[in-house]
Amino acid sequence: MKTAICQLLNIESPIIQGGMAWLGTAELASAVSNAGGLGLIGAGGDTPDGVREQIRRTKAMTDKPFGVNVMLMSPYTPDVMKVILEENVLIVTTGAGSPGPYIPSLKENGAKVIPVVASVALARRLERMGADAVIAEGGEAGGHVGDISTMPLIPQIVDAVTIPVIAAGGFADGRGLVAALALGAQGIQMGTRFVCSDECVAHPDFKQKIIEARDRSTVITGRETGHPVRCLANKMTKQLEEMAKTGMSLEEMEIFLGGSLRKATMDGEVENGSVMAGQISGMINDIKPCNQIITDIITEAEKIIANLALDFASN
Ligand code: TUI
Repeated sequence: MKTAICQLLNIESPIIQGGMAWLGTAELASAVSNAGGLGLIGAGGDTPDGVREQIRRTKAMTDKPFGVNVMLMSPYTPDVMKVILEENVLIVTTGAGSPGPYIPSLKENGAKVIPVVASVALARRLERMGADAVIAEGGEAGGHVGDISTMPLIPQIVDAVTIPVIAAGGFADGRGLVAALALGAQGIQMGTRFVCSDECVAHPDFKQKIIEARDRSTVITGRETGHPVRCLANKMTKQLEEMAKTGMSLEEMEIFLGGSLRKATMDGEVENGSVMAGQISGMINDIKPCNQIITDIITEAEKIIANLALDFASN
């Protein structure tokens, strides 16, 4: 299955791995890229030296294209961008902000720039500023989210820009890929599905929490901080809800949250840490290698497309 995104990024299948803090390591990025998708190193809140190490390790583990996702709220962002230029990373995705000021230097260096957006306005603005494609992420996604759902967001962004659109938020199987293509997207990005892979370095209890999740297991916390985050409900999200009700200060809340994603992903503290995951968690019931995740999705999608064509041809 080839789309405009495969040509743009020189990849086999139109499947991109979300660039997740702590979990988008060289292991996961190289596994997804070796399987024909696009693997991403998640810079998250990592230091410039830490990001450089992940880039070098990924280069050693794959000859295929890969990228780096920059979380723009990180104080290290300017220096992480310098590392990306020095290491000649050729694909850069961004999240949690507007990458506008960084686009010219990245493009001069030959990189493709693909921002994650959650609104039509930002998609339009970034197309004008030179973005090569956008990832349109609906509020079903895990982690920091916007407030529009994937179903209405994708076609509105597709209609608003001429660059390719990649759909994100709620995708984990072939049915979702076909739906994204039907809405006019050229591919999908998945985070939660790739957390439950053999190659993802997440603590086993973090993966297990996703496998046990049902449709209504996620909640959004932190609306009052201006940074809404979707996580699996646990002791920590309950405490956060209480704090929001009793009017705890933002400073106190930030201290409470400090290191919470690391605690969950790395130490397996799935009750007292932040288990960021999307609404599709309820559909993820196994841990398998990245190449099988991708093959299964492409096989299922091609079968659905063939059957749809047959069904409607026969009527
Ligand atoms: O960035 C993500 N997902 C993330 S980042 C993250 S780290 C974090 N941890 C705690 C609190 C906040 C962040 C965890 N998950 N996804 C991409 C994404 N970007 N989703 C939504 C956006 C977005 C939202 C608003 C992008 C731009 C934007 O507006 C910026 C502007 O200037 O208009």
